[in-house]
Amino acid sequence: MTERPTATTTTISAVKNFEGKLVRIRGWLYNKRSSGKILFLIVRDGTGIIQCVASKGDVGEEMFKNLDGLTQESSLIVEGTVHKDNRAPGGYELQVTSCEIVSQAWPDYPIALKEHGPEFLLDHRHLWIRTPKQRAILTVRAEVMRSAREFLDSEGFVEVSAPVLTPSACEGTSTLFATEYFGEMAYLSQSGQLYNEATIMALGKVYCFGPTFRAEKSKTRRHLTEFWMLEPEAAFMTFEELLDLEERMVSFIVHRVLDRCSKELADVGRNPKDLEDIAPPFPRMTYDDAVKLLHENGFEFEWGDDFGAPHETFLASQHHRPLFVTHYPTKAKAFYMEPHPERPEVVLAADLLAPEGYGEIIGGSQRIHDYDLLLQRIREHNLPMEAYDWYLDLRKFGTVPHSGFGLGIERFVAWICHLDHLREASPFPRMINRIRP
Ligand code: NSS
Repeated sequence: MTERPTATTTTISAVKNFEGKLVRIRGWLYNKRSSGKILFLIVRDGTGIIQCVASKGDVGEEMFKNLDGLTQESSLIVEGTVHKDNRAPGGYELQVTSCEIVSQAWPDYPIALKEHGPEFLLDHRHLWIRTPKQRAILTVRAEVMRSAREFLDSEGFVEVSAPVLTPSACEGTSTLFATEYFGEMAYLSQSGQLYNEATIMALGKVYCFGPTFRAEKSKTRRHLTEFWMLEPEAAFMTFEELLDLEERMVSFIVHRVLDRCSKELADVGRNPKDLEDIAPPFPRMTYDDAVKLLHENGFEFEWGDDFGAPHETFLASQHHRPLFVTHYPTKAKAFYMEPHPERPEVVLAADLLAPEGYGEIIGGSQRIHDYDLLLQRIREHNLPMEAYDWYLDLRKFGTVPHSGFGLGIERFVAWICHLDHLREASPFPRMINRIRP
């Protein structure tokens, strides 16, 4: 008797290394076709999709019947021989030798392989994420997060987590989520920045990376109420150095995604050529010039206002690379921003606007390091002084000029993956009318 070869357990993405060999794939049934004597099982395992071909002769009468009755999303462990086939999705298929059905799925899988409306899909987000496009987006998101860390770590930044429960606002009091905290008021963090400004005085260059919260009352394609923000901050970093850091980091991440996620970009329908040119230097334009350009192009816009989505879209559409808009009006921006040394009516702040209508992906600035000016701003913004006493301490004990920025991960991923709406860039998006699932 000849001994049966044993199958190697592997993933669909790695079957190319096993041509002609017997492998074991563990996954879920994505789709199924039958031509009488042959079954085509389309199996996914999180790393990819493969066609598994089962014949009655190979798997036996009973197993063939069981496989024929398999419902979408049934979980299974398939063994078979790997064959190269250029017509097959992924370039390889499996000639099934045996199969174990781990769990036969209920017959009424809600996400049938047809078009569904966005609300239905969001209600079933826990299942929707299994589809190839959503899987690809989540994979790109992970690569964006990984490469951002890789870049900052290699530049000597230290990751220091900021708290989520906080006593004070960073980005204005109108979007705070409040909660009762043992008899006191507390707020979900809008940004870790204020804490970064403390930790840089201990570590020099830091970043925090975590969920942040904004009670955004508007329903737009660009706003979530919970999103992830990457926030680098460095002592002694000037405004110019800040912009250099931003453009180098953004370019690094984009090229990492191009190198490592070509399959995922294809799955989301993004042409990599659109992103290949992203490299320093990024174009820069002052707010004043941006307003001029808007006026010349028929936009009604008053100096001093913040840009809305149509303005950002127009300004950024003039370029193939992200655009820095710099020197915003002091009154339009946050309390902590350093004024321009010769023009106190504008601040040393820049927003980075992504092309193709994606708008602001980064907000950053040099920070006020002078005690008296910061105190004055806290008063002007009617912020409760007692919540900022520790923050003012930072200007009493060894204050230095410093700068930092925040990159919104979902905005970044939406741009890279060419998504219509930010909600698909979050595993479980939170919006004004949605906290489930
Ligand atoms: O409000 S920001 O412009 N800036 C800050 O929070 C600073 N405190 C960050 C810092 O300097 N450390 O937000 C930064 C980015 C912004 O450019 C967007 O990409 C993203 O955070 N952002 C959002 N993404 C999704 N949904 C909402 N609501 C949102 N708000 C900001």
